[in-house]
Amino acid sequence: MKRLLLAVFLFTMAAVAAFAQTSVIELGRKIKIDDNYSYIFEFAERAKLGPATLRVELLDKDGKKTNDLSITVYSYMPSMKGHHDENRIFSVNKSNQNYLALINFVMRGQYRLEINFFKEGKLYHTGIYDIKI
Ligand SMILES: [Cu+2]
Repeated sequence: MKRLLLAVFLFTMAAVAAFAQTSVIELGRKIKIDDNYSYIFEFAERAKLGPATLRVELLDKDGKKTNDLSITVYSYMPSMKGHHDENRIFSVNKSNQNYLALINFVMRGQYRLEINFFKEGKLYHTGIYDIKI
């Protein structure tokens, strides 16, 4: 019985992962949203236990920085959903147009980051990434 439950659990996790199209975090790489926008995200310092600043550069179709969209990040541990989920709104640094948000990694393990982009209040794009702390 235990083995069956484990099999069901693993299958469910695999199905969820496949559906969410999660990719392992690739810091500093340009990610294309569509013909109008792309973005680059990085941590200000190497992400480790404790607070970490996530920085996003949003680029327009010409590759120039833009603040057209508003951005949030929902972070959680898939294995402990609901225990220390955080939803943060990025603030814009006016001098360099970077988007910044603080994420608090309270324990070691696998985290998932859902980066949500909004245009005029409507969800425009979601990028889902896994990161190991
Ligand atoms: Cu946890």
